[in-house]
Amino acid sequence: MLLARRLHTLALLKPDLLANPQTVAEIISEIQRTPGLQIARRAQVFWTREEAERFYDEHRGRFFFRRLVDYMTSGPIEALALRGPTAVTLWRQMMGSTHPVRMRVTNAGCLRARYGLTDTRNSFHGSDSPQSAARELRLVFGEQITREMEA
Ligand code: RTP
Ligand code: MG
Repeated sequence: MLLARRLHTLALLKPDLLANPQTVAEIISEIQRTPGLQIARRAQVFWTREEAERFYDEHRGRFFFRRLVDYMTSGPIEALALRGPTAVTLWRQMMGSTHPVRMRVTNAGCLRARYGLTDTRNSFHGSDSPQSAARELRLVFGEQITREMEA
């Protein structure tokens, strides 16, 4: 059961990307073409402030928290449950690290370098561990995804 859970991660395409459906289509296609990564579930969600605050609970009190919640509630989000033997780390490699402007210097091919705008408006989320992935997938897709992840 725990091994199966390691196969999944939560990817979010943040609201700035959803303003442009063509961009979303390009990114989805890039994910589909990536060996070792499959889209297991997909849903568009539009968070309330409470939902965004619960998701980012670990960052409560940080200087960027309010800005982050404003951003994540500014429009719909595309949520993807990604499956693959190294889904958590592979997706984080594809995104690059938090800061798009730095990534343009050190890792120009990563998704955040190509699409991200600022440290907060960085266009993508990826779970940082299998444990976070399980929690985040449950928050976004509901309790039933836990059974699917075990399949
Ligand atoms: P990691 O978990 O590896 O730290 O990376 P992350 O990209 O998930 O970033 P994290 O530090 O968890 O922060 C969550 C989201 O908050 C926004 N953020 N803004 N300095 C800033 O203005 C700032 N720092 C973080 C980003 O949207 C980030 O993805
Ligand atoms: Mg994080």
